[in-house]
Amino acid sequence: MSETTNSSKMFLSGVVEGFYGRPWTMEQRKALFRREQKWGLNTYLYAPKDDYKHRMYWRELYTSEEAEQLITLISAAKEHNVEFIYAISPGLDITFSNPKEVAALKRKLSQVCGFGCRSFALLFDDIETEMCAADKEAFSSFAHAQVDITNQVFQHLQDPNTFLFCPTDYCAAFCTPSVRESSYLHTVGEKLLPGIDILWTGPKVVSNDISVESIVEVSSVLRRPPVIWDNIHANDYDPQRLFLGPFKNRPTELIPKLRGVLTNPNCEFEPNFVAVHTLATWCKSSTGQKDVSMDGEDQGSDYNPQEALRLALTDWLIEFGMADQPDVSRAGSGCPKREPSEEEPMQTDEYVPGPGENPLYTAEPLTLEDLTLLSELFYLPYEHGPTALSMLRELQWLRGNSSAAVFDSVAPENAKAKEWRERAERFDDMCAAVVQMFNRLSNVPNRTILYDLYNYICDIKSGVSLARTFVSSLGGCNPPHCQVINNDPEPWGFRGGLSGEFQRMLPCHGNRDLFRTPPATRVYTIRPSISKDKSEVLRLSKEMQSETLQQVTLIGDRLVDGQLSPSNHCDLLLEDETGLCGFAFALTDAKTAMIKSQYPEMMLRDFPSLMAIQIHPRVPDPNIVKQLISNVLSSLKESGSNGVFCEFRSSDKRMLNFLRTLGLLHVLNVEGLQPGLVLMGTKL
Ligand code: GDL
Repeated sequence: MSETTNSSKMFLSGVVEGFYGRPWTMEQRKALFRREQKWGLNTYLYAPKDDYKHRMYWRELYTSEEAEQLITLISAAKEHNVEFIYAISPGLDITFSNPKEVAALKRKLSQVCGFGCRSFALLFDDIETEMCAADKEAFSSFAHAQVDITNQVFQHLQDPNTFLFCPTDYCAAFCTPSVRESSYLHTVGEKLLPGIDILWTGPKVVSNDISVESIVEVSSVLRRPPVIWDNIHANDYDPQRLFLGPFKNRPTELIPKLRGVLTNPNCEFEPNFVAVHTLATWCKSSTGQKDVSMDGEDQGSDYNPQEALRLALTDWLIEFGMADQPDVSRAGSGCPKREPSEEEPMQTDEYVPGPGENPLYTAEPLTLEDLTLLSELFYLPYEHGPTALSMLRELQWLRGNSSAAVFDSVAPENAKAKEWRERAERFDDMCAAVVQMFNRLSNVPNRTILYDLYNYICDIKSGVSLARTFVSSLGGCNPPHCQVINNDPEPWGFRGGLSGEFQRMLPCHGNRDLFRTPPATRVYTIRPSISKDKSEVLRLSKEMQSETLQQVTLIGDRLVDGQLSPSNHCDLLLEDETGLCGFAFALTDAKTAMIKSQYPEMMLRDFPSLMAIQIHPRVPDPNIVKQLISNVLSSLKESGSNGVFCEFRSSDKRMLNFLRTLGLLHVLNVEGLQPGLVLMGTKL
């Protein structure tokens, strides 16, 4: 591995403007450079997807006006010690084998070189992987085509400061069959010249976490440490989401294993204060020696996401107080008073309300608590902030226990009714805090930040207000429950528009809530078992049996050790990065496997099928296990079964408890079972 080539270079840290949609303005980019310098970040990758000349019309040279703007931008970056990397994305329509295309690419990059730029990137993300006929003839694979052109361009640029390549398979989820066995990545790793660095987004496009092991693995295939293109704060895929949570779930032990980290943040420029500030804190933190837990408590390193967030919000609060537009003359405290100028005569006849008249509108200044709340309502792609989560939990509880609210009016001293009332009041307070935060935000002197946030804060205020009215109606306050959902709503009664309607019609994806379906902490595969898997299945089963220390013979054991073959599509395995971690095997007709009548006829009429399940304790994610079991259940149902049972040794407390929490199976009360045996099951 040529790690040595990179180890002497500076760690790239900063921002990639790499999202879809409206690119930032030149002024915003310059503001970014100022912030980067202030916070110790050193890189900016120019890659706005919907800038014409970056992607769609990549061959076109810049006009003299455009050139002038880019020259100014590149020199602004230099002034602030930020390395400006110019990226181009020719992958939509380039013919790799045509020398004219290579020449067009070289010509374009030479032009940008003439603007003072010394670092470049070639991006092949989000493109069609099928090559045209001419390219198929010239190259043995897509990877060979990309590598060939990238190496040529790199050499043409003669020793650029930095040169980045974004592969088409830029995350583990895109690699077939896996990172280790991806022929695409192997070709890139072997053939790309060692001076070229490679971008990587982690296990997924938007990675919840990035582990050290995953980076060690991909580095060995790429033969160099990657530069992380981090989409943790990107929001271009959902117009209702914004990410104001801290940079998180990337252990600082990654730093020495990476060539750099560039964050591709929210499309709106101003709200990225948190994303960029917390990344800077992360980059500055020292790497600890102890283990890093992935729940955000980075023990052993001096990076703590909550603390990094607090630092960012404290600095951001100051920016909110800075008036940035001429009409903000009556701003609250923290707003610097501007001197009256000649063009703008001072207002002398300021209105002062008389006795008995309306007082002037005032709003208290924004607080750090408001900003913390804002961040927690718009936290991270796979996680709501603590306050948001507790609001959802409370609403769920209040809705689920609304009978207590009704009771409240008749027997107010009833304990349950009292609890309901108190929790309803607390929920109301939390909603009130959101509305108050909205009011204070709408009054901030810095209108630019406010306008970038406006749609989002309006949306959350309306959502929260609806929930508040709903809870107060449950509690018997007016209006009554049924009137909350009005029969003739205004257009805002149809929230989410057409896209919302499509989503609500979908069976599963449409109802995917972070609250109910928190993301898996690992990447899993569910697949049918093949004969080669037998020994691993047996090993897992034996290991789990020794855990239960009880010798009761189960029919299911014969499904596991291969004496019995599972029915069609009823033999699924669960794997994580380290291998087999669970299985679910089933027989449509359990009777065919019974030596004597082990179970009562009555029970078998209701539950004719048998399932054997085992899950390793290292799997903490209930949802993936639900998916595994549900797949087998639906195969059984398809084959005509009306019910299934599973046998467990009663000492197997762990599995019994785990399955009980999933809610898919319940304990069956069957008389005359052999001692030490517990049955769980479900109707289909
Ligand atoms: C992507 C795109 C990026 C986009 C992001 C989030 C990469 C390398 N490319 O796949 O332009 O902003 O997803 O939608 O991440």
